[in-house]
Amino acid sequence: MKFVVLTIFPEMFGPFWDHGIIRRAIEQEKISAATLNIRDFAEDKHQVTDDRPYGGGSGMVMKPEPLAAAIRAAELEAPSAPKILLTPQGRVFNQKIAHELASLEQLVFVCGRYEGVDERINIDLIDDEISIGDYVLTGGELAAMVIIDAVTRQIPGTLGGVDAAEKDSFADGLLEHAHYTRPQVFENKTVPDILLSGHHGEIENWRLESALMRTLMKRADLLKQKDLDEKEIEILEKWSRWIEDILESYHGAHAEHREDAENETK
Ligand code: 4F9
Repeated sequence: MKFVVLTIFPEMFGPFWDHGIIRRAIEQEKISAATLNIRDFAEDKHQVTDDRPYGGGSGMVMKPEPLAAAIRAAELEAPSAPKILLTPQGRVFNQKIAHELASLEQLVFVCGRYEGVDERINIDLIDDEISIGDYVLTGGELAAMVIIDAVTRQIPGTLGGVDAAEKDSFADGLLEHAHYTRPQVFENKTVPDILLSGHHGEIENWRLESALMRTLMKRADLLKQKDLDEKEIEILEKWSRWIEDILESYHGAHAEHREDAENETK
């Protein structure tokens, strides 16, 4: 995968390329990274990249000429890449989009600054607009890093384990199960016995239940969207029966009070 980033702050990316999984992926040539400084494509003496908005108002707009020249230079470096503008107006990034982008050979990211880029850049020079969430940043750079990070770890061989990305949160529509490492007792809290048992089948079941429970508790919306498999349905039905049982006992024990309450309202 070749990433090309257009920005007026290429220095922001130095430490990003130089650490952790991203650094290793570059060293292993699973990805390559280039930043182009939009300012280098400004032709005036002061290399200005912004200007006042037509129609007035506060804030500045990114000038079209330097940005267009930078995008055309990026096209030469990465001819097959979609040119992606980072903007709150784009489609909202998620794991599915990360997976989709990871299947491509090259990606160009256009990082706007100021209040936005001149609208005419959008028309012919941008192929895709992506947002990383409903908030406004001071520029697209952090959004580009977020996407590059999520895309890189989808590329086979960039993570430690063979299939580490497949086990991620969201990969199968569930949050990940709880994780534990040594020591066995930490501040009076223990590791679930099953994880120490060596029974791989039971450990897998425990992990699925843990993942389902965490998703139910923290992100029920994900569970509602998910295409549940047989095992997952079985677990949810088991919990549902437990809850029904508890409520039945409760209602049984409180039957008289309930009648009283009903009589009061009559
Ligand atoms: C980009 C915000 C992507 C959210 C770009 C200001 C942005 C952004 N997601 N905010 N420039």
